Amino acid sequence: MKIEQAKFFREYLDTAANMYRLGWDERNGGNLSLLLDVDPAKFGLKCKRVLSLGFDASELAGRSLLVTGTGKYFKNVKEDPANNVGVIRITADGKNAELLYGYEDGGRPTSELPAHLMSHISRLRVDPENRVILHCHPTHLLAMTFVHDLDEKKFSHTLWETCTECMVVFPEGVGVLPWMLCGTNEIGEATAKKLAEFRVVVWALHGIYGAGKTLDEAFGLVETVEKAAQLYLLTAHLPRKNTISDDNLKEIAEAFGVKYRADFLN
Ligand code: 2HA
Ligand code: ZN
Repeated sequence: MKIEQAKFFREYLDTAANMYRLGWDERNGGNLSLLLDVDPAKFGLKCKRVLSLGFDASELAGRSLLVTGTGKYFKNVKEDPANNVGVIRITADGKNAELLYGYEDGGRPTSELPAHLMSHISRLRVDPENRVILHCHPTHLLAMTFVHDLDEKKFSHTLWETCTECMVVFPEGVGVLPWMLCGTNEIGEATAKKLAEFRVVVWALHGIYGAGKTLDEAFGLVETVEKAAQLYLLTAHLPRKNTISDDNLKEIAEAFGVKYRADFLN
């Protein structure tokens, strides 16, 4: 079987297409990485090129990932995966990656590869089943970071109280980073550190990082945060008549049996 026919590959393309459809990934915005749970050799793939990483990824030595290419448009991923995505395998010393599939026009993995690999390492330490890191620019969430306090407790609380589902979907709240230059090891390290505590990290004035065991889980998480941000923006300037109280939030957490950040309540 060709790798393009594998279920995980088709799911990956569909996720990218949905991210584009929802307006989260304009132009070359965003990037998506999936740790593979199958050996790419199974699809007859061999090393085409060696790419240097520029940092130590030895905790992922031998692991393979499907990852979007730098400068590539999510709009084109599903139609033309061979040019827009790649499968890379981290070498035994953790310093390089072997390109096994894709980037056929001479491309490279996303400029956010350090942030993705560091994020995978960080999530795997707390959740050995985590396989997805997703970055994008959801419109309402981004807008919210211009007008809302960036304090993690306040930001998480505001999202929680916009709709009942939020407490169930992200009971640990969301991490928030101030504006930082993207594409650097520094933002990668800061994001990875937050991902030890949260599955969502908001990059103020830029976008979001989401993590999950599956593509659907990471996508659904970001979708829920974005929906909450939209509800916030639709209501923030209007007189508030009703709200989901802290007692209600506690009741939701107890009813659904989720462990929540109690210190994020007032
Ligand atoms: O790769 O979104 O943060 C394009 C970006 C950078
Ligand atoms: Zn971005």
